[in-house]
Amino acid sequence: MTADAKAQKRQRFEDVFPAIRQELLDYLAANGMPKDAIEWYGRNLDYNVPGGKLNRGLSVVDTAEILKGRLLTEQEYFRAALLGWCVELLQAFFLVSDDMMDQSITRRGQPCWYRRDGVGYIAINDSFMLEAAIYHLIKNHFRAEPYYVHLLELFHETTFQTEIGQLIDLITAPEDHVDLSKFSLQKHKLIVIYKTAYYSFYLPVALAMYMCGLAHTSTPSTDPYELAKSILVPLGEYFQVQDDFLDYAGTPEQIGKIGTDIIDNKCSWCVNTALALATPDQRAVLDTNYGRKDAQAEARIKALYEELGIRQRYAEYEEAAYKRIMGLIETVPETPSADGQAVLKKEVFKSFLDKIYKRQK
Ligand code: GPP
Ligand code: MG
Ligand code: MG
Ligand code: MG
Repeated sequence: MTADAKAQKRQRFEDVFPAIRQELLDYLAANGMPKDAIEWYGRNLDYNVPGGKLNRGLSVVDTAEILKGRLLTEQEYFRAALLGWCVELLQAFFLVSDDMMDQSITRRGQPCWYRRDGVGYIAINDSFMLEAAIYHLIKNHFRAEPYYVHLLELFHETTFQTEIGQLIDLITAPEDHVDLSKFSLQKHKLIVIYKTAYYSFYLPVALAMYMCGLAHTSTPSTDPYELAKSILVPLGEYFQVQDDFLDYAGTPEQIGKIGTDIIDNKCSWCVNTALALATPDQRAVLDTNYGRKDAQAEARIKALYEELGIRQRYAEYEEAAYKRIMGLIETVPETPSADGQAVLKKEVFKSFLDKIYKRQK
């Protein structure tokens, strides 16, 4: 796709946001809420929902188009975009709270919401209100659909999975006690699948599948949702490895956030890879400098990562992950769609892989 076509896609999706925002503010107004509360919620939505890459939200629309095998009607487009914005609301809910938990400084090139003047701990409630918006919108627009309960269960289940992932991410990275022997690539895989893969990759595709009328089958081995999951979860794992690598190697201008993984004692792909390569001396450097609230210790770790060739290892990981996921995509059968019935296609997954391969932000 040309850069122009991409920008147009994004613009059309963004153009749906004001109506969604208004619908949410109208609910507060209809309940007689004071003007300052309505304005606060408007600022919360504007600051935290639209400013990202929008990959997750756009994926719902893209997937619906691929599944249908044609352009969407106006009404279909609006509904797919609404579900896409619900994924972006979920993401905003996670990011506002994750930034408090990770004590991050910036996000999307601006201060994290909790660090804004007058916000502080109110950001906790603001994050809840971003989440609540999802169910309000889905009820307003999908209540009469036979798949309404599927949408609700999917959002609830995915949220729970992400929170479980966040829990293990946090307790594997205690602030006051660094013990690198607790880390492993196995542990890392579990963390990233739960904290990132389900909500970022499986959720948008499964939403589009429900909207396009794809049915579950009674046996998991033939269920298209299980097939989608079996590819999207490894894809999400790869995406979070990229996030971990960029936390160390990306510049703040590039990634829109200041990396905190080393200082936060995170069980990141980088430190796990370093642990596997380190000599006893290098291991001692890791043990004394990782997870310290100290810029010099952080610089020491970054220098060690350079010395160990983490960049090269990452490039190798990326190539291998790309090939492995391409192999998984090859297993998707190309079933011709009978009487306009939507079916799963390789293209759904390819479009995702293309979006993230060699990403720099
Ligand atoms: C990414 O972790 C995972 C999330 C943002 C999910 C958070 C889940 C919650 C239930 C709050 P990260 O901390 O590496 O992301 P980033 O690098 O963007 O801060
Ligand atoms: Mg985090
Ligand atoms: Mg974080
Ligand atoms: Mg990160």
